[in-house]
Amino acid sequence: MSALPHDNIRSLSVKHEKPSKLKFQYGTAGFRTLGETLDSVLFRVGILAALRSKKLDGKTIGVMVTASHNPEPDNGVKLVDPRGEMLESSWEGHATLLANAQTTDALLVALDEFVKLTKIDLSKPSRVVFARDTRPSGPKLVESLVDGLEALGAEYRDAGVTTTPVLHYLVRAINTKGTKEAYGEDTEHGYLTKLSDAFKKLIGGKAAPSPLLIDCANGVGAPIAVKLCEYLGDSIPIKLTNTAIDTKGALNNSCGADFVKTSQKLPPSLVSVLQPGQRACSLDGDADRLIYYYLDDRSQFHMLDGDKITALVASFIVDLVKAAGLDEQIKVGVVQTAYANGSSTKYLSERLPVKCVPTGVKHLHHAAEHYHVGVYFEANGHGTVLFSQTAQDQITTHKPSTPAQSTALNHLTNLINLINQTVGDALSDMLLVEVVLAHKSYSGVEWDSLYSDLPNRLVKVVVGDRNAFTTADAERRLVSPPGLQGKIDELVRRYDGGRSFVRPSGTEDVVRVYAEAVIKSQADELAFRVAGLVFDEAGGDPTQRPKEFL
Ligand code: NG1
Ligand code: ZN
Repeated sequence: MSALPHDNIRSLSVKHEKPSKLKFQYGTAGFRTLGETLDSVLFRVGILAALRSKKLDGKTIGVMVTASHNPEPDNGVKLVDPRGEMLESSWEGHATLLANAQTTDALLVALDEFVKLTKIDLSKPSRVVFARDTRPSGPKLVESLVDGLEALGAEYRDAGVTTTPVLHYLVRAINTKGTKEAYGEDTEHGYLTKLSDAFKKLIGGKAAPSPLLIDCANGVGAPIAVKLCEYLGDSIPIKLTNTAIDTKGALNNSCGADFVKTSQKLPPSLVSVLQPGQRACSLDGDADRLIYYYLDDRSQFHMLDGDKITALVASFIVDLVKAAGLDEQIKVGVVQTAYANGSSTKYLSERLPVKCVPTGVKHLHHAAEHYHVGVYFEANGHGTVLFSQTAQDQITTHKPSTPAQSTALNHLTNLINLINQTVGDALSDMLLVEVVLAHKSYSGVEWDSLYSDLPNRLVKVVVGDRNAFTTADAERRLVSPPGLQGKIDELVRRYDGGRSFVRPSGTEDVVRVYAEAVIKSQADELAFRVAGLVFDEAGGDPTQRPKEFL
């Protein structure tokens, strides 16, 4: 055990003083707020990442600088643990504490206490790999991060401008290099090769897919998708749009997965571009979310969200496992959140085990690890498929007794390579969807008809204190404020197929209200009525009550 290099930390920390009035919180998506306020946070995250690496015996930790689907002035930062998964939750509180130490002196005291409390052996090496998205505030924030890493003398690698899922891939690839769990070459080239090779094998022999239009949200998905297209060659015709990463204010602006999911319509820039029947999809600003859609022959918009992706992919995998003769050994399960459309939950539950967990990828990811093969997607399009070691071993060692079994086993092996198992990955998920559509000879129409979404509405309510709202039962019921859930139940009963729940957002200072019903106008009405209850209960200024809250 050596001591923290106080002088070094001090001399660098004074260049990154904390803004006095701000309070930062490491939430479900790391720290996320206005980019120009994050300098001190990035510096301290650099220190924290170095300490996390020391704690884990010098394993490489990832740091991603992004604010995903948020508007361009926002930025954020999150840590990635050694297997490419989200930071262990017990460290989220430590991150918040360190970020809020008011002065350099207070930071040093907090760091000393933290090192003692978590028993970090400071003599261990520390290694960090970081990347950023295309936001203009990114380069400066990365400089602050590097100061934090240097304050602790960490070894670091700059992975440049790349997507969140590529960074997660790199972390896993670096930490598993040379082991029997080696994940791939630890470069962007390694990532692109792994995905494109697996895709070509899976699509081989199938009719060439019709052209796919990808909305890159004017974000970092654009340059990576350009490269991916080169690797894919002519295996799939792709047209990229919203690739303007240098246009100020364009990022996530009226485009991208969050825009499509939230507004339930086409990005305006695609209106005159997308042909009826053509498949299109939108990535979000760091390319970890994916939403598909198409226009029918009457030019009506149809959205194929995370729930529809789950339905498509889970049944494909179940069929393959069966065809491989492994249905006794490998059980496939699904994880969703309360935001999953009620129709999707019904459709899936009739076929597979389905678990509902609280919002936030870490919850879904951990629950999915409990299945042999766990398929998880948030309705907003973030998700992936996890193949457990048991399932992977079964797939590699199973001796096929027919050519059909052998083909199915090959497909499963290639799927394991195609799917980014560290985190939701829009580009990997897109290739996965394309594989399933090609194998099933589905267009968007057949895919969409697996089940019909219940009309739904998501509403934000600004309240005095969102922490006054606590939930139970995977966020489907409110515990506090007391009595409010009863009033919601009372309302919901009056709507055919009604369902509604309320929870505080983990990424914005709002409370979210979700409602669904058999008829769209009823879903809207229910959402606004519940929003009204929430607003009245949470002590907002009555003169500010939005008119639409009925
Ligand atoms: P919050 O703000 O806690 O609702 C949002 C998404 C989550 C998740 C996180 C992280 C919805 C309703 N919520 O969380 O699903 O993706 O952001 O980015 O989509
Ligand atoms: Zn994202």
